[in-house]
Amino acid sequence: MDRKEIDEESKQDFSNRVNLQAGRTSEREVVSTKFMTEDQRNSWNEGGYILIPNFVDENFCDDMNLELAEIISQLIPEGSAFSHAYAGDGHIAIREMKPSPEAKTIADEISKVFRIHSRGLFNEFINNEGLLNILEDIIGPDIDCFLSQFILKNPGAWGQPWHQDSSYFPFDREPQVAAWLATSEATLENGCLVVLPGSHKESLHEHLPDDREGSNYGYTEIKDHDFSKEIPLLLNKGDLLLFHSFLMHKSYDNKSNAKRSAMVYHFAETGTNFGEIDSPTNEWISVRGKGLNV
Ligand SMILES: O=C(O)CCC(=O)C(=O)O
Repeated sequence: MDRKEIDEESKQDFSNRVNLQAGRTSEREVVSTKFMTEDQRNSWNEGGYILIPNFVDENFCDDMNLELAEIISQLIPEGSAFSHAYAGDGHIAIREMKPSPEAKTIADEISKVFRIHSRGLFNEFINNEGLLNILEDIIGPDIDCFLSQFILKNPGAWGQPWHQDSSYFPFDREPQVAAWLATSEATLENGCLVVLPGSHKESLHEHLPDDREGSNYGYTEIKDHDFSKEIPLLLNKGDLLLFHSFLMHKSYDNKSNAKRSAMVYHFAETGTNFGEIDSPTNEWISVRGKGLNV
C-alpha cells in the first residue's frame, strides 16, 4: 500500500460533516458547586478550562505509557503490512501522516490510539473520585465517558489546528468535558496545547479542512477568528487539564526530538443522544450515577 496523502475530497467531506454543527451555542454555566474550589469555578466559567497540577504521580503516567506500548504491539505485530489505521480488540490506532524520518517501526509512527477507556489503567483513571467530583459540578451527577484517545505527538509532527471539540460531537446537549492528562511534559518545543480563554462562550465556528501537506485525517481549522490572545499551557507529567467542548484550542508542532504524549478522555451527561449513527471511535461507559444501575 502506498503512503498516499489523504485526498482533498475526503478532507472536504469531513469538514462538511463537522460544519453541520456550526452556530450551536452552549450557555450553561457552573452555578452551585459541591466539590470545586471558587478559583476552579471562575476558571471554568470565565476561561473555559481548569488546570490541576500533579493530578496523578509520574509513576502512574509511566505505567500508562507502558500499557499503551503493549496495546500497540498487540495491534501491530512486527512485520505488519502498511496501513493508515489498525483495529483489534476494540481499539483503533491511526498512523501519523507526516512520519518522523527517525521512525524505525510502524509503532514509531502511530499518532492516536482510540477506545481504550474500558481497559486497565485507562479505565482506572475514569473512575477517579476527584475527577468525577469536578465533572459532577460541571455536567451533573450522571456521567458517561464516551471517547478516549491516547495522543502521541511524534518528533516532527504537525500540531492540531484551532478547533472546538463540540463540532465533532453531533449531540443533543452540551457541554461535554475533555480531560487531557499529560503523560509526558508538554512544552513550547514538543507541542503543548494552546487555548483561547473565554472562547467557549462563542458559538461553534466554521471549520475548514487543514490544508498543510501531511496533516492528519480529521484535522480541521477555524480561520475566521483573532487568536492573538492565545495562551500556551505548559504541563508537567501528571498534570490534568479539563476543558469545555466549545473552547477553541490547538497544539503546537513538535519541534523536539522526543515524543509528547497525552491521554485524552471526553465526558458527557448520561442519556446524551448522539444522533442516528454513532462514531466508531465512541464507546459509552457510565462512570457515575443512574447509568451504573441500568
Ligand atoms: O494533543 C494534541 O496535540 C491536540 C489535542 C486536541 O486538540 C484535542 O484532543 O482536541
